[in-house]
Amino acid sequence: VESSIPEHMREAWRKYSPQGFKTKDEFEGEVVRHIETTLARSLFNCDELAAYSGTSLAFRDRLIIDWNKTQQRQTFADQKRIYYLSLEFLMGRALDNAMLNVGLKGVAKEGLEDLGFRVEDIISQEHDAALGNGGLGRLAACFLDSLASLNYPAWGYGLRYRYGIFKQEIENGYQVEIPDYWLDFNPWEFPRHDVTVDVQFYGWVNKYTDDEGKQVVSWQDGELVTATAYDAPVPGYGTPTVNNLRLWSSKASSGEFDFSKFNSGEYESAVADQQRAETISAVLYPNDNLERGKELRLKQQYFWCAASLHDIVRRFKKTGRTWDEFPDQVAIQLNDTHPTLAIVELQRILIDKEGLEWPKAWDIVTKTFGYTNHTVLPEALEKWSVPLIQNLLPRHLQLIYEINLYFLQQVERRFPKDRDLLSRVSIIEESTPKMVRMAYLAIVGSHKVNGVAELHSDLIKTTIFKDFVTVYGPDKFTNVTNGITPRRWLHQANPRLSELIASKLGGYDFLKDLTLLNKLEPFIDDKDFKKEWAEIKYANKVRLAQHILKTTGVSVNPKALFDVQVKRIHEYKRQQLNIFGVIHRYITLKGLSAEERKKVAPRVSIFGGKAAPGYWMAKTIIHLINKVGEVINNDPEIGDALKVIFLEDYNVSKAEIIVPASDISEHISTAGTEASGTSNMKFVLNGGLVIGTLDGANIEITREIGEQNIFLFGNLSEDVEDLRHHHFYGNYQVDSELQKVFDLIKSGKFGDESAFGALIAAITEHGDYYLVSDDFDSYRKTQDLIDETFKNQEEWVTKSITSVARMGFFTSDRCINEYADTIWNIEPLAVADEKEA
Ligand code: GPQ
Repeated sequence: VESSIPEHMREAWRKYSPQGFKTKDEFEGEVVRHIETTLARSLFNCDELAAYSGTSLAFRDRLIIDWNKTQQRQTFADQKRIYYLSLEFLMGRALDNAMLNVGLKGVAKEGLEDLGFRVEDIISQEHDAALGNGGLGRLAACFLDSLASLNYPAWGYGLRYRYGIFKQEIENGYQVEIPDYWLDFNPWEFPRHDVTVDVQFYGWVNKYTDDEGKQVVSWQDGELVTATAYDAPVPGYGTPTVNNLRLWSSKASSGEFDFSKFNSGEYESAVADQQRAETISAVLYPNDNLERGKELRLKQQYFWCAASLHDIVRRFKKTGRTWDEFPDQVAIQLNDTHPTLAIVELQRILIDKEGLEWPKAWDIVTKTFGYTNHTVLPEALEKWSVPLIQNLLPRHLQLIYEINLYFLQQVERRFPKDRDLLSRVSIIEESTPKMVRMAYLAIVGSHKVNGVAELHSDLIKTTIFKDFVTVYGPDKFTNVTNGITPRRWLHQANPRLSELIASKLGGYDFLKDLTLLNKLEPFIDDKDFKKEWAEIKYANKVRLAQHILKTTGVSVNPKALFDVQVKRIHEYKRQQLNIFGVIHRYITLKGLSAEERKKVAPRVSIFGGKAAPGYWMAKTIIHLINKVGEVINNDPEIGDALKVIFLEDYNVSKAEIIVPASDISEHISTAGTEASGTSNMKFVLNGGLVIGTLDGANIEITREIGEQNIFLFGNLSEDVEDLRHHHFYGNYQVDSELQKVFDLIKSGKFGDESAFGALIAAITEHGDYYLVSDDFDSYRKTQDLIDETFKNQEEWVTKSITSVARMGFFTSDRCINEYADTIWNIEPLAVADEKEA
């Protein structure tokens, strides 16, 4: 407050405060000014990268003007805000999105043409912001887009990794990881060197009685690391709301950097301290659906939670309200258990710093937090060892024990003498060493727990969190089915389809209310419309075919059926089922005469995705796909009938090319393992059909678009346990057609067979945990049905259009409104001057 300009001196500010460009001429002026002054370049020295930078800076200026207004509006409105805490934000590129969301892409396109550039080339200069692994991080990014588009007062909080997810290269069929240093030039962030928080680690807890006889608990000594805020604007679509994504960067605290060491010649050790601090935000852990319990990861989690909580509390305190109003002003959503320490940190602030009594403080905490679970896979459920927390965060460990005691006493009162129940729900697992079960802590510290698709939300209630349903009753648990933003995943990725839809619906309102897509149903028999629909898909396939040729050297026929599976490589997602199916198809094709082969529907099997660097089995799957591709793509007998492509370095910007170009995409996880999936929604929204298991959101997609428009196969989730049991104790035989595939691999057809031994043994000898053999037959037969259906293009396009028309439910706008109503209890902030998109 003391830093604001006095009222009587604000006239000059108002007069000169920038308004941002609106016309093509103003845009060009801004771009040239940035290129010549901010970047110190000239028209004699302006490549596409410089033009990208100038364009981005011009748009950033515009966004930051609206950002400032949004923040002021939100502060004055004094409404409840939602804070979304996520260790991952997989944002992808920002420029195209900014252009479309503020409705100035047309202006930029013409302006750039005047300056000698094509807008597509400029957009593709941008390096993806790849601060995430996969679905969980991309969901956070879609949520930010919806929160801003719906005018919710919302902040994202995360870490500013210097290295995002690694870049993947394929060498001799193997994945190689290249560091992704992405901050060389990032025009989208604002360093806030004045917004810092000192975060403490290690040390010890001092409990004593002060002079006035009061019990004091103080966490002392240890080391301090400074968190500096970096803000990125998040523009809403067709609204002046620009929200904030605040990412924290670590450096040695100035109080900590030891100048005496520095001066006494211990230069190296002083620098080492500095580097140790900077290491905290250096790199994103590249694991998807896996937690490995590394100390540095725990440091990242606390560093980010402590800085964010401090920031939130600081903002709340400025309102001058009392603590019991905190949950009316603040909602915090935990994206998985990664930010669970925020619960403990808020309790610590309230007890140790603000002097509140335990029950009162705990009531505030639980009213504030909500927790989203994203997996039931046991290897992904976070547990931290007690000795590790004891050492790094001694006060927090005490509080975790007290939270547990307080909780277990409650349970004991309601279920006296049920000692089994007590030990089952205890936040502390009595193992050696003892472990803190983070999901349990998150449940106990939140007022709502949600899963991300109906099946998943049912499963968490009946399996991993069953006992908590007993303790709390079913109402604490709820479902919010995931969604995707139609702005990026339809309008931006597939502009021609978006335009065609708009031409039938009389405008782009569907981008803000996706249920309007159902107005497409009357056009399902419109011949010209269908033709155009099919042409757009074809053009998107041509574009992908060009990308494939450029990046792999393989030429594919865009008339072939494009069959796509792009996602992180994981045994539960079953890329191995897909590639075994491809090998089986190859065997079948080889058994046909040349005449017969001509009648087969030609197919291109496209794979993409990263394996965690330490996930050996996933890397083996990538290797097999690449080796199979080498053989099949070079078999002259096969020609166009089958091609197998592995696309390197799958990421958000590549997804924007791949998703609009699929005929069929594969979502074939073992039933009950994929919490939701979100790419399934993206593919269908772009007119692709799906082959899938009855898992995650596939089930709800089927319900919405109709059973006749999706290719389902495989065992049901309720049968998985029995089947697994049978693998060990029954007389289990691998599917005979799958055995043929294994025999061909073992013959050395795809190179050194020993490289793939483990992949086969997992199925033939180690219990086939993911039920590949059980589902192989129905998978194959369903693929055959797809071939048949694809031959009838008329019918295929009908399915495609019908599906898109019924996808309205899967917008992340619906999803965010559900969170707002049922978990956060927040309202959008009225915006006076809604802009036309
Ligand atoms: N998900 Cl626990 C991830 O991407 N990474 C993770 O570490 C965990 C979950 C995914 C999940 O596998 C998908 O089924 C979901 O659609 C996605 O989160 C978003 O909820």
